[in-house]
Amino acid sequence: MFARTAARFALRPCVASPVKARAFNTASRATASLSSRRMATMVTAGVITASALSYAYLQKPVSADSKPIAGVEGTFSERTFIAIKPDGVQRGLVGKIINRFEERGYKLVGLKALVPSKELAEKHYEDLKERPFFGGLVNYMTSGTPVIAMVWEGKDVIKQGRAMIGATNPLQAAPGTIRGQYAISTGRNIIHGSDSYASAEKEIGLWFGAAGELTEWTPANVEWVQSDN
Ligand code: DAT
Ligand code: MG
Repeated sequence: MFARTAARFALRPCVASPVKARAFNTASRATASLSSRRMATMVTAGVITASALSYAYLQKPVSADSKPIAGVEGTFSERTFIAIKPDGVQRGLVGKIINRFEERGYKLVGLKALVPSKELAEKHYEDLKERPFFGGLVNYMTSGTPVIAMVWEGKDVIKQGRAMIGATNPLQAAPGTIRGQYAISTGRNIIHGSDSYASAEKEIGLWFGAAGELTEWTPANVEWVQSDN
């Protein structure tokens, strides 16, 4: 039922877990220099309001290291690796692409702009290393324009992400898909998406493998996006 589920979500930030405990410790460290008496004085004086303090606490990014890097397949925690390639960035399509995933109801849990090293690009596309276009593909990915690397989370996000992206050859991509709307060339098809759970695990590990790079958070509208009633 809605009310019961809403209560469950509302209570989530308070649930004790090693991850939350780490976030709490970080928040504690940030304010450790202020004695609790001085803090109370500041709150009373209106320098810091109690709600601002809890807001700051809730906004702390929380490492998601405690669950599998690609989430749990088939659940709302499933994750995929999506990258806007250099041509998508040069063509000013970053906002439009992010918007599609956001509006669909998926959750952004990792995001960064980087020019990948040759080693990273080669590892990412290692299954294509025997193909004649491999060298050109790696050069284009590492040419100096950033790649926008992202991790999106939500039910069936790996398969749905691929469907939203469309066919590898944009000329075969359905018109409503990202490639079908914005691209006409296989070598400049603007976006990458993991094609299976195993690929998502590998790719998220490659691009976001360091501890603390992904965040775990609960969108305020979660009850309006995720429910089987
Ligand atoms: P996808 O990106 O749809 O997963 P893929 O894994 O087969 O497709 O290939 C990775 C990328 O390599 C693709 O997005 C663009 C490039 N590529 C694939 N086939 C190509 C071809 N025949 N000519 C040029 N580039 C190609
Ligand atoms: Mg692929």
